[in-house]
Amino acid sequence: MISREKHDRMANAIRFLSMDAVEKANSGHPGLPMGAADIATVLFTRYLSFDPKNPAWPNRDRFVLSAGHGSMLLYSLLYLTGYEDITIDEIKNFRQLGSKTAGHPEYGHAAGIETTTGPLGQGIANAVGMALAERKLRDEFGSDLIEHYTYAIAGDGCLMEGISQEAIALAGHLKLNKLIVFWDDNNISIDGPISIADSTDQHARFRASKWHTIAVDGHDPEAIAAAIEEAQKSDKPTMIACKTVIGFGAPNKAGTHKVHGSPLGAEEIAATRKALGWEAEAFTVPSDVLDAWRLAGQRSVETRKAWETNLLAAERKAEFVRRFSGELEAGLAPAISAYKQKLAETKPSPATRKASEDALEVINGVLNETIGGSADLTGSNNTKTSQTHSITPDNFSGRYVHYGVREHGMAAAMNGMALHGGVIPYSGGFLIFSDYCRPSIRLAALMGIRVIHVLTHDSIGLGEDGPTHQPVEHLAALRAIPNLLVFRPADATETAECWQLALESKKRPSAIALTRQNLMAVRTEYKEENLCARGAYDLIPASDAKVTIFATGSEIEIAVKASQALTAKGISTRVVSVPCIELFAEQSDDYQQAIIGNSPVKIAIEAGVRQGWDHIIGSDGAFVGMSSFGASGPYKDLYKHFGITPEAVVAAAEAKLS
Ligand SMILES: Cc1ncc(C[n+]2csc(CCOP(=O)(O)OP(=O)(O)O)c2C)c(N)n1
Repeated sequence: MISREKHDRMANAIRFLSMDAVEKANSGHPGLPMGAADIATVLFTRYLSFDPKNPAWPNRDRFVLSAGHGSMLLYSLLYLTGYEDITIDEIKNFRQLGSKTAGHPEYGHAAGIETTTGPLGQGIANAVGMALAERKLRDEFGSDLIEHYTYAIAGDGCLMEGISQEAIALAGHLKLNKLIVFWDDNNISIDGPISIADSTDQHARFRASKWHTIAVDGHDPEAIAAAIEEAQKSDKPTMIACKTVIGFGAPNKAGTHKVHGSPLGAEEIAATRKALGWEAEAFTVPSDVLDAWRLAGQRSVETRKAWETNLLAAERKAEFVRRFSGELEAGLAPAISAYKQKLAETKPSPATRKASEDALEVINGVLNETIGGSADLTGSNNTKTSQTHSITPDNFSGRYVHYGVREHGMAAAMNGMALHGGVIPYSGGFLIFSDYCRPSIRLAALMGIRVIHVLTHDSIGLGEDGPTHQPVEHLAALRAIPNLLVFRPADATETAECWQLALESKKRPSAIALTRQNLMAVRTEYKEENLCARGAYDLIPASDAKVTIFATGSEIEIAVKASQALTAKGISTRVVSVPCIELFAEQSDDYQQAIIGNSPVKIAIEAGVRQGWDHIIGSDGAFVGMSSFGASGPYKDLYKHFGITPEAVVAAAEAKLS
């Protein structure tokens, strides 16, 4: 039992570390850490199961600071509880270049940062994914190996963002009752009181989404504790509304937007020291308080050790350990090779979305960790295979999530699942709606985590649905995200190879763009080597080529036909397939030079915008693609209408040669 006095001093340690660090950095957000310090103190000293000396322990509780601007709350907690990565010097270097204590929590910078937060709403949606992964793995491995809570602190901003509704609805539907969200209900955001922009009854909203809700005084430790215990018993996810005062303790600024995002100033900090009876100097935590925190950091050591004993005795120990290491099953590569051999024999010509389903059928047969899904487009995205039965609220033995029409929530939940570990999430959606997932895809790339987005209907080739559904700028826009692999395979063999590469990329997300329309087989001979691994390769070599055509996906077929026509006219023509520009850009200069070559005429074909292609074809190269929105009509008519045809390529080549 922690006395009220001790609790207050422990919470005040968070408050002073936060206000002093923000003051020293001369930037940051002291208000939230000061206001939410009591919630965090109760959680970390009494309930959270964690071990700072073994921060990656798979069965730890997860804690997500969704309101990432309050990063000093998290850094203070990590320092106080004894995470080695966050020393007092890191706290002093808050927000400085090279420190682990970046402006917003960055996954990978320090142990204990479970996800990158800052873009409001993402964290709560990540937490849903973590809770989903926990529930799934508990079903699969049993509660001796996985059974833990996921806690998140969300602010008003997180709850105003639309993504939070997608996340909340999914969690409520799936009855993720080990998810507990604290709402830092402080009535303040940047522009002033919440009332200037929002009148939502959050309790009614959460309840309507099938959550349990509780309201407490967020500065009353016993009330917070009682709420957590009630939440732990709930058969629904729980939102605990904690009424708090932003900047709690600052005599003149508390409760106002002035403490949200600016240093308090020396005078106000001095006044706060007086008001809270805190005599220690900046960055000094009194030894009795630090000791109490360090003891709290050791609370779960026995639980962790008992878990390790469970793991040693577990029947599927090797599988569990492999899954959490992120390594793939050794059988995957031979299975893909055998499948490619079969493709070389049968030379099928499906749409690449169907080819993806066929590749997934092989992959899902070897890997138990893939968890598929779609944002209500399962039949269009072809993401469900014979192994992936649907997960339902009461049965998590399946491997397929019906995310509903919630692309953004889906992508953020997938990030949470990947961060949790033990699963590899892949999803389905239309390429055009990658825009709806973009903030989460960007964060996946920033964090360097393995999530795989199947994005079908990847061009005007989808036909009649028209320009609202036809991606034009989307490949370029996705390629603009650093550390994201954007694949656009040309046939069934390339699709299998791209899937293999996406799975093998442990530290980056992938987007696989796939067609609705059927495509001819272009890789008709079996090659054991994964040719897509280099990003671009000679599909039709030609010595002394006058013309080199570069293309991706569905436009490879056009490139092949154009090259045949040009060759028939005596113009030596090479075709290079470019399934992944990012991987190509990572090859040696020699390889890139050899592939780009020195034909006098270089042409790229892609049914999207030119942006991004000049690196390969040069600014004087010809581009056959889109420079406007698409149109509604049968796809063959559209290709003719927009001039993406073998004839147009031949004409472009001849014009350049003349
Ligand atoms: C998606 C997104 N939009 C805008 C911001 C900028 N921003 C940071 S904090 C904040 C206000 C958040 O208010 P609240 O959640 O109530 O936090 P508090 O004022 O309690 O610290 C805004 C708009 C952001 N970080 N993310």
